[in-house]
Amino acid sequence: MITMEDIIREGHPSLRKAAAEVAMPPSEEDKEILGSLLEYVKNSQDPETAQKYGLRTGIGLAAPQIDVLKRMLAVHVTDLKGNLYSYALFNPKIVSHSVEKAYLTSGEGCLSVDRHVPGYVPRYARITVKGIDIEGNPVKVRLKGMPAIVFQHELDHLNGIMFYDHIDAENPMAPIPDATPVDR
Ligand code: K2U
Ligand code: NI
Repeated sequence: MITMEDIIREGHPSLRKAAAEVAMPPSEEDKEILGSLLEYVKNSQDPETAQKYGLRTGIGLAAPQIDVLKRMLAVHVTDLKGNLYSYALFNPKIVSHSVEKAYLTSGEGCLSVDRHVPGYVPRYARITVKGIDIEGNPVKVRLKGMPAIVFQHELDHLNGIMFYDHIDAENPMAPIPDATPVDR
């Protein structure tokens, strides 16, 4: 299982590299890696397991964060209506998005960043994502709110982008014009 020792931290060059497409159909090794990403996120949200293994709570994790430069990510998050969005995808990509933006009112954090970085992170309010699931089947999912924000955070990791790259350095707490605030 993945623990915090496996998660690389800012300053590690792999966090700034673009990840490669995963060859299809997925190999057993790639399936194991993808499964371990989702397992981490679920484990980190179980208080007993998180405490036992010293896991920082995560709602998403991307393969580059465990120094695997392959395009795979996992998200396990419940929206404000209590709908669970649990996905582990190979080669995910945004195929369409709203013009409208949104941002997490609490700002964002990152399992690879051991410091608080204040500031609003502009994201698309709604996105449609296509990818391949762990069995090799195509998946298409429409997202808004917190699930949309988490997916964009993880997709950034596949392109070597960190959440604070999007924060207005001059005025990090400036409201994002015409954007929808999203509460955790
Ligand atoms: O990729 C990661 O480092 C996991 C991130 C995911 C994230 C997505 C959107 C906004 C902030 C962070 C976090 O560490 S997960 C921690 C967390 C838990 C609950 C709510 C927000 C962030
Ligand atoms: Ni992150």
